[in-house]
Amino acid sequence: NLPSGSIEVEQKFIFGPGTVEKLVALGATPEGSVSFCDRYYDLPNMRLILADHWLRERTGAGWELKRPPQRLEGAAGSGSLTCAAVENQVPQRSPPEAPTSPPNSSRGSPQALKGGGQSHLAKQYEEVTHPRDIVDRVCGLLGVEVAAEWQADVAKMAEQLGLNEFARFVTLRRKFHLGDLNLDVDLDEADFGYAVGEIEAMVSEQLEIPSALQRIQKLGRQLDLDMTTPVPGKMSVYLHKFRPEHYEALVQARKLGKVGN
Ligand code: V4E
Repeated sequence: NLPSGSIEVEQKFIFGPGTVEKLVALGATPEGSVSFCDRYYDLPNMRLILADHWLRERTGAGWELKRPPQRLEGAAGSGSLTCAAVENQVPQRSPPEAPTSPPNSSRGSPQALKGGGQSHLAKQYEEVTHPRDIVDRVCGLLGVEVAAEWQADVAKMAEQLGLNEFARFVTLRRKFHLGDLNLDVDLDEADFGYAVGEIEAMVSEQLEIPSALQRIQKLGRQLDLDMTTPVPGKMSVYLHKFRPEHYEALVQARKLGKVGN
């Protein structure tokens, strides 16, 4: 387990029947399967997710907050980062174009790639896992003072602030580890009928991000993956299917990988 505030560098991909074989042939260690339920929480006005903050309770892991890496200036506590440095070193995915037609109504080359000139679509998120840090970050974003009884009790804070569950799904995950590249690969099947793979590196500071990106690209090539087409995450697909208002709000705010370019 990495400390609260670690940075996850990850790239999603669509896997096929040969992916497991290729992983094993590359020397990946199968680390078994796990099943877990994620419950995501937000205010009715979607304040957290519109700020790209994802608060969830996962069975077996407890409460977690994922949010974009933060700037160093003026930030306190674990997980602070210089975002500008990250942006300079990492080619970022350009935001999707404003939708001109309903999702899934058209096919074609992904808009996100046009004119972007970037070489990959990997993303970084800070993972906050210490309850006290989660409460601080959420209250900071919402502009409310931390009540004494919430300090190490995320559930109580969520209840008293009116954060409601807006998404819940179960994932069956097959896990692999590549020791030489220091990467993890997850092959996920969600209970709403979507499967997606993820190559992931956990790093503790932003200086390590470029090397993590290079290792991810290398593994993608070794697995013959298409590393240039954006692949939506489970949440994008879930919201598209079951929470269309959330989905539309996020697409308008350009905070979510668009489904069905
Ligand atoms: C960051 C995020 C969400 C939280 C879930 O993160 P993700 O890495 O997508 O999935 P998960 O839960 O399988 O990862 P784990 O923590 O187990 O490693 S939900 C939505 N986002 C943001 C997001 C985004 N902006 N765009 C895309 C394409 N995906 C996710």
